[in-house]
Amino acid sequence: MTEYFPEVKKVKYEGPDSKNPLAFKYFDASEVVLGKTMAEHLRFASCYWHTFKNLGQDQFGGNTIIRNYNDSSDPMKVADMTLEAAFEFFTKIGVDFWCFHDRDIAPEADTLAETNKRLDTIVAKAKKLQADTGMKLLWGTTNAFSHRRFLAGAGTNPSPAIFAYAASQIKKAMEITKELGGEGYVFWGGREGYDTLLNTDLKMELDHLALLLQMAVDYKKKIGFKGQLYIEPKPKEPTKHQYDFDAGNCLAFLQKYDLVDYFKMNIEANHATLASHDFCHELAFCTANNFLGSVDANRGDLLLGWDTDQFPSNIYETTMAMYIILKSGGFTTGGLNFDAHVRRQSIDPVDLFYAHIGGMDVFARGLKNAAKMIEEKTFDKAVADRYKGWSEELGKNIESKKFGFEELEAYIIKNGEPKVQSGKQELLENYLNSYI
Ligand code: XLS
Ligand code: NI
Ligand code: NI
Repeated sequence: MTEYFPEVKKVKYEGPDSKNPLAFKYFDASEVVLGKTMAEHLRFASCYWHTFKNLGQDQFGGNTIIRNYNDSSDPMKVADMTLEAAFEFFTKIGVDFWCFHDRDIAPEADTLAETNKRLDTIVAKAKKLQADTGMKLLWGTTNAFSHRRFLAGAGTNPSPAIFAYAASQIKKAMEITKELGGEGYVFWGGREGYDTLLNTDLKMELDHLALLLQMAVDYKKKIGFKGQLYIEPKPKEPTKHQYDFDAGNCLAFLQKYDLVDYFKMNIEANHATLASHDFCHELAFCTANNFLGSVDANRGDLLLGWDTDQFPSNIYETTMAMYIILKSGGFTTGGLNFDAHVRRQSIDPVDLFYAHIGGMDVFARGLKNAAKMIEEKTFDKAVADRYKGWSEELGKNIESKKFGFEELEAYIIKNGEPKVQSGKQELLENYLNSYI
């Protein structure tokens, strides 16, 4: 088989003192942290669309990146070579999982039937490559937002025929995800939103989006697909108002349409910041509601303000993220998917390796920092102390509903002005710094 990245051998762990840019300094797959290996905790996935299909284009210019696996005028030959290159990359970088959209792995043909045939060819090859390499599929998804037909959305499209097209694509994408043993399936509402109310029936669009998800739940049951379904919130881009704005919005939507038992969240760092939240706020909101599923591990740039999908590099953020994830029990079906691409100027194949090494190392550091924070219970103690009144008499009487308004008023009249306490934020930030 052709070697697509001959300049890189398998990336190994060499420890923090290594100066080798093609080695891990912190990610040691087999190192045990809190009873599990790093690989088991972090469940890294490489994403197909950004890693292999993104060629550096932006709103102002075309591709800047040239890859040897694109070197053919036959789109199926390109698909074939890209898949081989991808599995070579996965094996060399040492991620255990990958993620893809249907259209990333096989190009559309003139008809849906032909397109599905192309998918079957590529999926058969992917299945073999998975068996040969031990790679697993974290999740699959469909791209129902790039093609012209989806200009006004998929499930929320004003045309029922386009709704039907989207449904057909999801059907097939769920089938191939099952075929590849996918542990999950993601719904990111690519163009499920609107740009102007002047042409939009908002209530109808929400009802239809729910209907599409209901159909997916039914079909999942029908084919016996066991993977977890996820919704990936994003507040805007491409539409001005995306319906899956943030985790809170998704929770309300799922509750309203009786879908809450079937979905968990796939939280993307950069989408959280676009919604004016911290990445960690979104994670914490999900774990508080028991519906964190998986993570699209990337970062944005607050000054640019769009979905820049950069590789994670902020140790504070990965430390806090891993702290929240570990405290909720860690990933089960989900993992850390690098939904991130190298910059337009990072045109060398080796840049893909540097990007993943950086992302994996910064999460490995985050994991180790978080494990120490958990073991030493520094923040647990501070939080428990702050809320300790709730395990004393008054708190218990409120929580058990023994006290209502009248008893509470009587309590205050008897006991007078309550004491206030310091939030100690600066001290706690100093403690956090000591773990970094
Ligand atoms: C785009 C999304 C997308 C999803 C998968 O902003 O992050 O890449 O993760 O459709
Ligand atoms: Ni994403
Ligand atoms: Ni994104």
